[in-house]
Amino acid sequence: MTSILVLNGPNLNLLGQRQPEVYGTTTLADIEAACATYAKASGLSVTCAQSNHEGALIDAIHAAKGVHDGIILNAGAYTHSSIALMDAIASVELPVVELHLSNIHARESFRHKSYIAPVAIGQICGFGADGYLLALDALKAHLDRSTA
Ligand code: CA2
Repeated sequence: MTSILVLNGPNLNLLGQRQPEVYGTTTLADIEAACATYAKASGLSVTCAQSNHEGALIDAIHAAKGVHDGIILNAGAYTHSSIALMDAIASVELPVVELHLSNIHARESFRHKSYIAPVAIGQICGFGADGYLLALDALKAHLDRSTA
């Protein structure tokens, strides 16, 4: 069965608890449950993880090689700063969908730069929690095409 890692970065554990006007009222647990339900209906296996630490996110990306077929990554603010995360993604050669709840291109200019985008197969942003389900569809379609 196709296996997807849904990996969330710094502060996303606070979803639903702070700044609902920016990030909505859905909690990370809600998002993970929705991913599990949606994945099951799509014939996918999904594993969810979150860390506030850059090195732990890099370790999770390394560990995904040979275990998962692709990654949905919301790297949070590390998106805009982390060459190390970019290098980790490039090194494992797994398809990565970059995900953001908010439309990073409609926000402050420092959020327009993404170090993830050049090593991702694509980016989904601005659709709130629904974006994770859109990302599951996108990654499944990509993997179905590449294994056909
Ligand atoms: O829109 C997204 O998903 C972001 O990745 C969220 C990051 C932000 O730095 C990126 O530019 C875009 C921030 C996540 C912070 O999450 C919070 C959740 C609740 C309360 C406070 C922060």
